Amino acid sequence: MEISPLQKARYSYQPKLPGILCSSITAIEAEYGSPMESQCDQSAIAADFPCTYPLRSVRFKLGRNDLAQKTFTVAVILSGGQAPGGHNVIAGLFDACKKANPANRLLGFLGGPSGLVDGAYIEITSDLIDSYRNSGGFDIIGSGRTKLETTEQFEKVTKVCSENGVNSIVIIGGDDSNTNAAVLAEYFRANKIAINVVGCPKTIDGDLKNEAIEASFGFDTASKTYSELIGNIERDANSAKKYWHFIRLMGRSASHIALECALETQPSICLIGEEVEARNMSISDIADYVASIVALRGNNGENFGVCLVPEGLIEFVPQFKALILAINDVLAANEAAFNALESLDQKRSFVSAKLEGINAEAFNSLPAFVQAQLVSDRDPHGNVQVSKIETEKLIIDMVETKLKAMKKAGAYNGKFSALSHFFGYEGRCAFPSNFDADYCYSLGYNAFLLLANGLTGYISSVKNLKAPAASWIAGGIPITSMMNMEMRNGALKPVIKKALVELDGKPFKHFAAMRQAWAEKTSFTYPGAIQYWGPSEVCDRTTITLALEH
Ligand code: FBP
Repeated sequence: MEISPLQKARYSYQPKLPGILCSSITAIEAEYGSPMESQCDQSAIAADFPCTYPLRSVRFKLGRNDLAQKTFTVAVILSGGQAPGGHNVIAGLFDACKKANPANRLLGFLGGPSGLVDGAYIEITSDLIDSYRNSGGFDIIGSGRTKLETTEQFEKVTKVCSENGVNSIVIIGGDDSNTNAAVLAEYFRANKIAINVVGCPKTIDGDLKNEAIEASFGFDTASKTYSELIGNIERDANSAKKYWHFIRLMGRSASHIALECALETQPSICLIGEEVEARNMSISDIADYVASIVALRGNNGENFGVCLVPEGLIEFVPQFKALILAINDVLAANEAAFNALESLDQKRSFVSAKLEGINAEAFNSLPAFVQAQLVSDRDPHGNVQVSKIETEKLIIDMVETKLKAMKKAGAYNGKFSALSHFFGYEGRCAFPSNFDADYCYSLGYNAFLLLANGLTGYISSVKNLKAPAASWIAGGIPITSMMNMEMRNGALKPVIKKALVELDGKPFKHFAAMRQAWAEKTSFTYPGAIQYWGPSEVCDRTTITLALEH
């Protein structure tokens, strides 16, 4: 296979580890904290996880661990959307496995959770992993979004593991995938099956975080990649001075990516879904706000600008939130009839006829392309696929109408020519930044330590990330402590609670203090491409979100 000069050079990058993990594996011991309760719905979580709730937090310290000498056959899967650094999680896991005992084996199951169910795997060898170190993508073993929830699936996984001598599983994934990890860990414990399961916090969305998980991996690289592109567009806008660019950014529900990119690039406008909900803003209020800034700039002769739109915005607009829940109910109650319909037009009409009252009104007021996107398939976890809803186009349409009215009323004398963009898939497989390369390698290495200490139902935790890697703190927290109950596919289910943008958190407060100035006077900043070699303040910088939060 032909490889690029950058890829070749990145093979030799040696990721940094937390100081404690540099010791011999048999000298790393788990120190236990107190049992961790979930933040809410404790009795429901306790009922669903009788064997793995509550568990104690863990931090590694120097000591003695004889268990690490046993022979491990570890199964690893990559699950959910791609995020830069996944290959390094596997590299860290592989290196720790082999360092503990060269007879240990690492099996990479193909295509996500379904690989575990179907028994499709390859053995990870040193030659194989060496050709993926510090590279982006999940292509070493692929990924998928299958939800593990039925007894039939669990029995198949058990059979596959027993046929292949697997005694440990590592699930690298986001909130839904780590929910899978917790459910599987509980199943094995409850059925006295000697297989331990741990998770690793992945997602570019940045919504899998708490005190012990300061960042999910991939957020750093993805938001820096989008910021580079936004900066380039800002410079183009500031050169030509004739377009407004509306840029929708991935991130699913939470607006962390949009907020981080705004802090990096200082656009004219950035919408934040969580604020829209807190202010109870309608879609028309949002369009009013955007139009007021376009008019303010246009009246000053600046007929250009950049507006960032988080892809999950629509789910936070109260009228749409209610509408999406109502559509989910219609789909859950009429699954067979709905799935039998062939065209999107038939599906739109079907849903429209089943909706009632204000939900029907809201749905019917939307352009056909948004209606079609709202009724299109949910993912296997029951989530609306917000990456397919073109909110930025809806906002452009509405702003155009508002500006026409303002012009008529003499309140606006500029020109509005808008272009739309969507940045999502462009950032998910980028070469990991040095931060993500180090962090991911550490998460994988640390995941093995959790298994080597006999733990199950934990997520790998590496924290104190603002400090140099040598001072990072390694350990684990029980996945069940991160859960709450949510409606999924028409039923209440235990799932990991998403961490949304906190309006009283430092990143949002900083943005809110600056945004009017950025709107009134062009203040764009141009972050440029991620750098892998050069001054540390350029190459090893974390995200502004992480720097402000910790
Ligand atoms: P995860 O939550 O699995 O990490 O996925 C992140 C994400 O990139 C979201 O930002 C986006 O909405 C979604 O995946 C797109 O999913 P798909 O890859 O299935 O189109």
